[in-house]
Amino acid sequence: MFSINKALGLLPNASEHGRAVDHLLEVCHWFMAVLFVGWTCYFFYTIFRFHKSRHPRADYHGVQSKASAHLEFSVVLIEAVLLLGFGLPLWGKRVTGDQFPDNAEAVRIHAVGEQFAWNFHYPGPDGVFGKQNTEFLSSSNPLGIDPKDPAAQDDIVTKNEMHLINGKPTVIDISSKDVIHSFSLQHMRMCQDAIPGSRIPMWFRPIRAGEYEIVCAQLCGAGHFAMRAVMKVETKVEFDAWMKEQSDLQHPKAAPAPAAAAAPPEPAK
Ligand SMILES: [Cu+2]
Repeated sequence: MFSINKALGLLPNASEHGRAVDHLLEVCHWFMAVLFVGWTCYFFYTIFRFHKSRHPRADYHGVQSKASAHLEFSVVLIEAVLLLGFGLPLWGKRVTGDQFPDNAEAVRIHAVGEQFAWNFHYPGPDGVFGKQNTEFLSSSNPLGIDPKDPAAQDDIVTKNEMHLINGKPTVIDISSKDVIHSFSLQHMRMCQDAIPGSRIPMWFRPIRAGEYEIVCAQLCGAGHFAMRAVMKVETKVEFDAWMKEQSDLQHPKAAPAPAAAAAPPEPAK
């Protein structure tokens, strides 16, 4: 069957709940198409029906029929049902506290926007995010993680690269370091503004492995167009291997002390 979503270039869905979002979008698009055709026909009808040659003198009483009022009311009613009955509940499932998965079974990530990049913070094997403070912010510590906090010792921070486990619920807390950005995962049918001073959680379950684009959906400055990151949905084995690689890179184990150098030979007398 012809799909308006496809004709408009909607990206393929890669999340569990995405089908419901796509279905609602398709219904809205068909509704808009019907309205567009209906109003256009009515427009041409009025041009013809009330042309000056047919009505040389203006009629100050206007249309007496109630049909247009009923039509307008029906449109408002349908829009209210779509928004309150379908749109808001779909959104609520992604952001309401009691709908969130358990910490233990979810991949948890902090996504922090800045002009013009996305930083990702993973809690590491201990599952606890290290403390953060602006006093620790530097080019090598873009999220201001407290280097002395024990929970921070295994934390992983990446720039413009986010990895997820296919089939596992993912909870992302979104914030910003400077201006308002918007964290948009179009393949996951998720989008949330990143607001300085707020940490806003959302969750979804990726169901299709692959590499997807993350974009900023809020015009945030001159480099907005370049504020893109990559999202890799992979198996648990691949995810764990990537975590280990990042951990080795970001927390290199102390190298074993070199063997004591042999005493230099006594100079010959
Ligand atoms: Cu941005």
